[in-house]
Amino acid sequence: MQWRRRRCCTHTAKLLYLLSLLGVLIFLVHQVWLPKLTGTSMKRGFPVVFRAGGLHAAKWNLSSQHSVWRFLLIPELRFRADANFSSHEKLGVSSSEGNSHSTNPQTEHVSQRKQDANGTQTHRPFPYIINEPDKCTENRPAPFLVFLIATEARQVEARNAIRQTWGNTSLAPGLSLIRLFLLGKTEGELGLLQQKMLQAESQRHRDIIQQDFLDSYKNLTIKTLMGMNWVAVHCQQASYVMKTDSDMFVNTEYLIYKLLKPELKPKTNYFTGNNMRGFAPNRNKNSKWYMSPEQYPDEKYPTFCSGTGYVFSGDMAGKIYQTSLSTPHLHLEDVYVGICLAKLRIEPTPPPNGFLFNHWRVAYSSCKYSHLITSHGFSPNEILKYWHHLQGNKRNACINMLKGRAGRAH
Ligand SMILES: *[C@@H]1O[C@H](CO)[C@@H](O)[C@H](O)[C@H]1NC(C)=O
Ligand SMILES: *[C@@H]1O[C@H](CO)[C@@H](O)[C@H](O)[C@H]1NC(C)=O
Ligand SMILES: *[C@@H]1O[C@H](CO)[C@@H](O)[C@H](O)[C@H]1NC(C)=O
Ligand SMILES: *[C@@H]1O[C@H](CO)[C@@H](O)[C@H](O)[C@H]1NC(C)=O
Ligand SMILES: CC(=O)N[C@H]1CO[C@H](CO)[C@@H](O)[C@@H]1O
Repeated sequence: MQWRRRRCCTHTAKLLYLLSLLGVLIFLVHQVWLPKLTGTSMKRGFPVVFRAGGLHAAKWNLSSQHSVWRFLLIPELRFRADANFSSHEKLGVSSSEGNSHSTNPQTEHVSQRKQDANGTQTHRPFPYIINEPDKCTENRPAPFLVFLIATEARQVEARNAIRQTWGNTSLAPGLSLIRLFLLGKTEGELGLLQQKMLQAESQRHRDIIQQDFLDSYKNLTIKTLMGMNWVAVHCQQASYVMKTDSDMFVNTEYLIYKLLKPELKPKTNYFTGNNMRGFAPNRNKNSKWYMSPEQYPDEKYPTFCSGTGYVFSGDMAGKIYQTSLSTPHLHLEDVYVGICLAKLRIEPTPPPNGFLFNHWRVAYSSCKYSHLITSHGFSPNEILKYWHHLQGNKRNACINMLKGRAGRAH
């Protein structure tokens, strides 16, 4: 009896041993096949995205331009550099520099006159309606950072909030910052009215550039390329550029002093943000982020940075713009820039930690917001509110939180 029991126990032990081996095996297989996300926080971030913030969060939720839900996650495969990069591609931008100071801004064209190898014109030029060709040269020393902020004519309040907060160009003493809002044009009666107001706003703030293309979600790529071209033509000496949106909270100081570090020699071939690695095109026709197999046949996008906020060295503006001339446009602006980067064989640099660039809304606390660069989905009033709170609590952003916790504990 005793012998049999012992024997049975060794059997059980063996069985357990085998089971645990199997477990380890399954675990390992998972590790290999699960997508490796830089900042795995992203996955954890999902439920956090729109949890806090009540009404406003709802307003900016799934319908938001850069929602994380637009992609399917698939296992990581190596990106095939299928889009062949013609080696004779020259870097730098062939600019119509000659008339950049033209008295009639209407006639100034973005230099999109290049044709691709097949002689098919993939892009046509869009003339500027409003430009600031001297903005950069007026600034001495050479700009450290240029903000390119995608916005629409009607978003006056958002622009004003940004001017007073994270887009204030005097935030970094001794460094020159430039803020530019990027716009297309609106059609119809409303468009005419908005245009008048926009002209006045431009006269007052001198921080608007606008080209003659229809301002629509599907034209965001054109808008971004307008900004890249502006930097390449009018501001080659800029050390860094950030492209972001008007519903964003940006911690400009953290970006400048903790990430970019003005005391160092400016980087080149540098591109960073919320790295989206291993994402597949959304093939659901009803989705806002639908990508047809005709437009993008590959099963996976190259690594790209969420369009809610990415940062790059000044030299990249011209390189990306130049590459775009031979790259058929896709309406998803950030994916498109990622494709240009892949063609250039420049891999986005992962940020030092996964919490810096958030393309969702991080619940506000002065402690968290003093240690991040972007958070997404804010009304103009919220930008003002949180910005001022953060400024008021900058020195002890986290101490207050600890005190608060201690207080609650008692
Ligand atoms: C997102 O917002 C829309 C309205 O803007 C609302 O109808 C919808 O229920 C919201 N979804 C969630 C998940 O909050
Ligand atoms: C790119 O083009 C070169 C020469 O045209 C060719 O040898 C190479 O196989 C191509 N690469 C890809 C990935 O298509
Ligand atoms: C920008 O910041 C400076 C210095 O902090 C401040 O004096 C100025 O009023 C701010 N500008 C705006 C438009 O808020
Ligand atoms: C983009 O802008 C161009 C030029 O104004 C316009 O013809 C085109 O319809 C726009 N595309 C979309 C999808 O709005
Ligand atoms: C006229 C011409 O150059 N046609 C080329 C267009 O592109 C395809 C594929 O890239 C080539 O095979 C053609 O020769």
